[in-house]
Amino acid sequence: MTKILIIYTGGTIGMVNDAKTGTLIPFDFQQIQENVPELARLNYQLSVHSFDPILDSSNMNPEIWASLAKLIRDEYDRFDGFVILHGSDTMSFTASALSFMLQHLAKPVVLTGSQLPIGEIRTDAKENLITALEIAATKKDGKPMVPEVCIYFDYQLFRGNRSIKYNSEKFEAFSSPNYPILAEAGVNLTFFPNYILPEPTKPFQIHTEFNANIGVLKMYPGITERAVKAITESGVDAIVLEAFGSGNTTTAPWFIDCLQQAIANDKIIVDISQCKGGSVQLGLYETSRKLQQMGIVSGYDMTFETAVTKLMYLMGQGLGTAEVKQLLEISIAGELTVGN
Ligand code: ASN
Repeated sequence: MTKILIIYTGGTIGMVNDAKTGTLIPFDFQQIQENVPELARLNYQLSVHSFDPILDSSNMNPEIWASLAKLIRDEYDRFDGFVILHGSDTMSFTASALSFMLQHLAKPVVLTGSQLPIGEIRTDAKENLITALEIAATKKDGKPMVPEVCIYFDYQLFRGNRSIKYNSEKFEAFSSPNYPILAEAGVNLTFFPNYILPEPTKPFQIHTEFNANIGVLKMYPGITERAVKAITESGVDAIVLEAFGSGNTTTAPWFIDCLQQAIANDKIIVDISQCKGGSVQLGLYETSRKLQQMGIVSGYDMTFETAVTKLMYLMGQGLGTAEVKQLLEISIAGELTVGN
């Protein structure tokens, strides 16, 4: 019988209303099980691992990502697939981080959650949970259909490191602007194999070291030298530059000087776009040519979530600056497309 491990980290899916404060707080897995009696009718052997404490995903961090990766490694041979119940707020960050940590993954790791708690009558949690389990259990020719880290939410399956949470109210909370969905749930569960990562050829291993000492510099017209220096001179090891359009910034000499100084101080700067769709193309405009010339790295069509976690992951591996820069610009887990 197919064996699936459900890993419960928290999130709205398992929350209940605190009578005293009126706010939603994380609650135990048992009530999830009680609210979804259908789980007992599934033809899989389900096991549950509950995190302690269970969290609102705003409290996720690299240490907890590492615990998740270690748990999957420890249980890897005993299960056919993994379903992680996770708050939606930072689900795309965790999915991106795991896509780098779980190297040569040959089994499905499906993250899901919900916008309304499972105990609410109009909840989206039941469908998300049941279909996520089905996806994790689906095989083709005896092999897992989706051997990668993905997010299932509101009838769509996304590659984890291509997904973003783009809506805080709709059940359709996630999207993947730069990569097609991997599967769609309607009357049938339809997979799109051409977009799913191939089965790995090397043995599964994990990497759990992260360096979170990074900063984010988001461009806006009128940004001051003081605001820029608060990041470039802050002692971070690397910077995600959220630029305009296809990777453009102001060409004001003071701004270029700030970036040049940061590069001279061996900081890595990766340029991604504030636009949700499309790719960075350094050198397309005069306003990004200087960035390219000074050694700023193109993040191509990476999401913010992926740029942040990929930087933390690469910098945690003890690599030199040149190697980190080189790996930033190539796809290591299907997270970017070069030259689109
Ligand atoms: N605040 C919740 C969380 O991320 C939101 C959710 O799960 N829908 O844990």
